Amino acid sequence: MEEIRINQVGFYPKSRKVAVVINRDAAANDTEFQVVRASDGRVVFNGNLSETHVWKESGETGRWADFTILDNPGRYKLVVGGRESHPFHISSDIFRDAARLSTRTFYLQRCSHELTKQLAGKWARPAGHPDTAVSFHPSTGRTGGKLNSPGGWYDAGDFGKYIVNSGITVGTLMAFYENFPNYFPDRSLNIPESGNGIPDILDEIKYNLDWMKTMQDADGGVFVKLTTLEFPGYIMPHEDNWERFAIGKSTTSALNFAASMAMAARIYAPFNKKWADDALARARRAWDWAVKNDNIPFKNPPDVKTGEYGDVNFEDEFIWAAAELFITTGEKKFADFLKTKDIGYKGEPTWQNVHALAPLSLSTTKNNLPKATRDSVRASIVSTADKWLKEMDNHLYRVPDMKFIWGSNSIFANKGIGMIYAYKITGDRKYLLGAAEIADYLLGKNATGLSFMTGMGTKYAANPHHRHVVAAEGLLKDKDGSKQKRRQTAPAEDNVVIPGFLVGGPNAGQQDKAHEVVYTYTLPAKSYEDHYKSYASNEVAINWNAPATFLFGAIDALMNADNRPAPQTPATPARPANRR
Ligand code: G3I
Ligand code: 9MR
Repeated sequence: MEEIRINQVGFYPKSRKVAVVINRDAAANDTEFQVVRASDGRVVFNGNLSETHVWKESGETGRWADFTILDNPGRYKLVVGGRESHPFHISSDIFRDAARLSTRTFYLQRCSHELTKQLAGKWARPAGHPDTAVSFHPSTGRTGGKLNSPGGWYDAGDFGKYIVNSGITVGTLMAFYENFPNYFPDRSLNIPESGNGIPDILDEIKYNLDWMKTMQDADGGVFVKLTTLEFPGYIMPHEDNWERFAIGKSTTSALNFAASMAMAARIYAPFNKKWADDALARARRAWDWAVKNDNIPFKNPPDVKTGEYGDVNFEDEFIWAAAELFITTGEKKFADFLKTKDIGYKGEPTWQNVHALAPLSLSTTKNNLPKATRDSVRASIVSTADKWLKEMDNHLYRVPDMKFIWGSNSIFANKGIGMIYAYKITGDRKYLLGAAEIADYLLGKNATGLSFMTGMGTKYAANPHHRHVVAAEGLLKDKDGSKQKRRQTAPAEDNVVIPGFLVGGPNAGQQDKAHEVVYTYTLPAKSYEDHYKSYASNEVAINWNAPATFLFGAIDALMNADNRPAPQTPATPARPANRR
């Protein structure tokens, strides 16, 4: 089954639909495929496989099976010379669950908050980490006193809260709201605030923004993170009673904060003017602090071992913060600053390089950028998307070229977001189809054959590095690993896995090898282990789920608004496949 790599969740009727069939050996290769009805095996589509594509990152050769023109809703399988794929659906709301479950993970990450049976089901747990009296680490420059800093989201599989990573996360989620304001309305996410008249997605983001506000120091600077000194073991949040500290103050924490608060100011103004005004005042103070302290990197002090999120380039954070402040205030000061900078889109953002968030915001929000400047920003997004589309057309898995770094899945998701913007700017459907093919990668059309969204598809990532999950599942007691194997192939219906998390994905660095993780492959695109210990390939993180939410949600919104059919892949042989 794993030799046919396919989006295991499925496709929109008008998506491009391509699976990757791995060549069994160089001599005997299949050239045809069928799509069959999952219920009774009846053949509904016959097609030719493409010519062979090679990918050195996965050490594979294979062919595309393109069944784009099959558009009848239903449940199907692909069959190639006796091999069968996992089942998949064709349906007009196929990514809706992925979008919703992805967004629900933020609720599941809430710190200082009880997850109730009613709202969290099997994943209910007591509140963890009140964070009402946090100590100041000497690196903050503060001596004595305590910080009241409750709430916010746990960053990932650990229980830390980090301003730098919060910035790109809330920035991405708020950008999703700005582009798709009606997608997650009130009562759509089943969270405690559902029913309060405010879009649920804004309620959820505000849970973290409120925490971020508490991290601002009196002088306008912003603490870098709130964590223990070391990572705790595999315990439930409420079992972690180690001392927590506010740690560090850096140029990047101030600017990530400024950008986030500037966005929040315009987005929340219609719902809560007073809160939004406060956000803007805080954004300005953080900006002013960063201008005065424009070269303060953060490094973990010797006694601190938690996530560093270190960065020595501040230019990108300055540009993102200035862009958001400019959009929100229209002020000359920020316009003048941007005039001296390159604000063209060059590729997807990461927590370390947030430059892209500036052109993305400037391209679609209402703002006073001169028309020529705005046009060139837009053109830079479109030309980058064109470059990626070209790469996809030559790629075995039909994804853009990239390096497999820590959190590689989020790189793909963020490239998909770039494509969504190109689509919004041009209205050209090829970009939307490209974004959807990147989503296919995350859902199983990849060199591991697994869906990287927990609980989604048939064979999915099932053992994320996530302390709450590991502790709740009692995985540590499972010495021989048999429980894990069982869980990985469990049918989705039995919902044993916490759903909706996007795991980090293949990471050529394999940095957790030093900590008992055994990798089956050294190939970059296969450097992934579905094991709870694999923090370098199988952790979850808020800055990875945010682009997943954006990508799945945007595609779901747009596929239904634009129902034009998709062309087949260019490299598919001309002989048309016949329908039966
Ligand atoms: O900066 C270099 C770059 O110059 C080089 O080309 C590249 C090649 O691998 O490496 C780059 O550094 C990497 C850095 O991320 C930036 O991408 C490091 O090797 C890599 O180890 C580092 O990984 C980060 C990891 O923490 C370890 O610090 C991940 O990006 C980051 O997502 C991850 O975040 C953790 C938090 O610390 C703690 N909470 C969980 C979270 C998710 O795993
Ligand atoms: O669990 C930690 C994870 O959240 C971090 O992303 C990762 C990298 O900073 O570190 C993990 O903690 C590991 C630590 O770095 C080394 N010892 C094993 C820990 C995992 O149990």
